[in-house]
Amino acid sequence: REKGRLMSASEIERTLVRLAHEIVEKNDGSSNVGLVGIKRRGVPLAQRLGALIAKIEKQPVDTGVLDISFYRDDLSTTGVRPTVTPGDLGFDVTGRDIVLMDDVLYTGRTIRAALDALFDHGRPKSVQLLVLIDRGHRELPIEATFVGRNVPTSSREIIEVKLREIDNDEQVLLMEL
Ligand code: 3GP
Ligand code: 5GP
Ligand code: MG
Repeated sequence: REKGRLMSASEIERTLVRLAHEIVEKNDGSSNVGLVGIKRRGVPLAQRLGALIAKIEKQPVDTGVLDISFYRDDLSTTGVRPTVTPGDLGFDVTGRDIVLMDDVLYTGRTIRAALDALFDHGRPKSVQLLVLIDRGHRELPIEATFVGRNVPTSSREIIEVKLREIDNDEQVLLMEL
C-alpha cells in the first residue's frame, strides 16, 4: 500500500546535483575520487553522479560496480545475509578516495559486506558512503557520509526507489506492508 511520494524525478535530480557538489567539496576536487555503485540501484546512482561530477570538475571520474548477492542466514533478523560475489570492479581502488553508493541504507549489513568486497579488490586511501535514502534501523556502527534524504521509517514500511535505467520510472515512494 502506497503511503506517499517522498521524491519526484526532479527532486531526485536536484538531490543528486547537491550530492555531486558535496563529494567534490569534501574531496577537494575529484582527481583522486572513484565511485563504486552497489549491485542494482547503486549502479545508476554512481553513473549519474560520475557524469555530474565530470561536468563540475571538467574531467572524467572512475566509476565501478560491486556485485552483492543475498543468501539465507537463519541467524539474522531479516532472514537474509548479504554476501559478496567477487568480480571485476572496473578500476584499481588502491590509493583512491572511494565513494560507495547504494539506494537505501537500512541495517548496514550490505555496506559491511561491500567493504569486505572492496578491500578484496585493493586498499583504498579512504572510503565514504553515499545513500539516496537513510531509513534508519541500523544494526551495525555504519553511517553515511552523504545522504540524499533521511526518512525515519517503521519496520513495516518499505521505501520503493524507482530509477529510469532499471524501472522505467523515476520516483521514491513510501510503502506500508
Ligand atoms: P536494489 O538494491 O536493486 O534497489 O535487496 C534486493 C532488492 O530488494 C533491492 O534492490 C531493494 O531495492 C529491494 N528491497 C526493497 N525493500 C527491501 C528491504 O526491506 N530489504 C532488502 N534487503 N531489500 C529490499
Ligand atoms: P541493509 O543491508 O542496510 O539492511 O539494507 C540495504 C540494502 O537493502 C540496500 O541495498 C537496499 O537496496 C535494500 N533495502 C533495505 N531496505 C530497503 C527499503 O526499504 N527499500 C529499498 N528499496 N531497499 C531497501
Ligand atoms: Mg540497494
